[in-house]
Amino acid sequence: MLKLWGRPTSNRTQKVLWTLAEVDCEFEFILASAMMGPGGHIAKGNHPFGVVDSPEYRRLNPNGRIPTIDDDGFVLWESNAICRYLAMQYAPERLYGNDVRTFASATRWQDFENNELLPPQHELVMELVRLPPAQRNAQNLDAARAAFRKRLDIVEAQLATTRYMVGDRFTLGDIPIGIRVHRWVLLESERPAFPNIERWYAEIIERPAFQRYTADPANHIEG
Ligand SMILES: N[C@@H](CCC(=O)N[C@@H](CS)C(=O)NCC(=O)O)C(=O)O
Repeated sequence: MLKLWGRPTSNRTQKVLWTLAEVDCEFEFILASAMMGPGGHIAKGNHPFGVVDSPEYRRLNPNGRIPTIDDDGFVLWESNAICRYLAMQYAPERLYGNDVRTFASATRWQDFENNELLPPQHELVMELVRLPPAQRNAQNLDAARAAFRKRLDIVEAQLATTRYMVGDRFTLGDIPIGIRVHRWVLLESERPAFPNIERWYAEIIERPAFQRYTADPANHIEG
């Protein structure tokens, strides 16, 4: 059975969990992290799940980061690479219409999410949830909020022209953007209007695969 090392509160682990649900693949989940444990973030004095610093884990993933998978001896790390593998191996039709150009367009949105949306949202999570209040910084929060919204303008413009991130079908490209938007909705009660993102978000959160591991707010705003 496929093994996944990670933690449900990790947004990168979440990409893999959602993809596993989409491709309907059973797996063994091994909790692993140097940053968080059952009680929350180590910045608040909690014990981490561990595992990631062990020699055994470092042999699988020399970065000591999560997520990592082992699929019948095939080991892979980097969350978006894992999602691409799962899509190609288990559900090419479902996750990109088995079409190279659709695949390329979807992976473009994976890279956009990783390079543009993730860094400011990481700051938002730290400033709003994970750092102890005494360590929070209002300027950092404002800068992260502005940077994140600026990148959302690009998502909004795309969704003004297509139903999903790539054309009129759900693809691999909707998963990481969906996780960013879900976290943002949970984190920020006051949000500027993004009508097309709202329409798309309302649709994707109805997916059973999203509901299975990703919907639960505890996986996004606790810690
Ligand atoms: N580019 C890597 C980054 C991996 C990464 O930084 N993962 C975070 C969790 S989202 C991590 O390992 N944090 C430290 C920990 O929890 O031990 C990927 O996308 O997989």
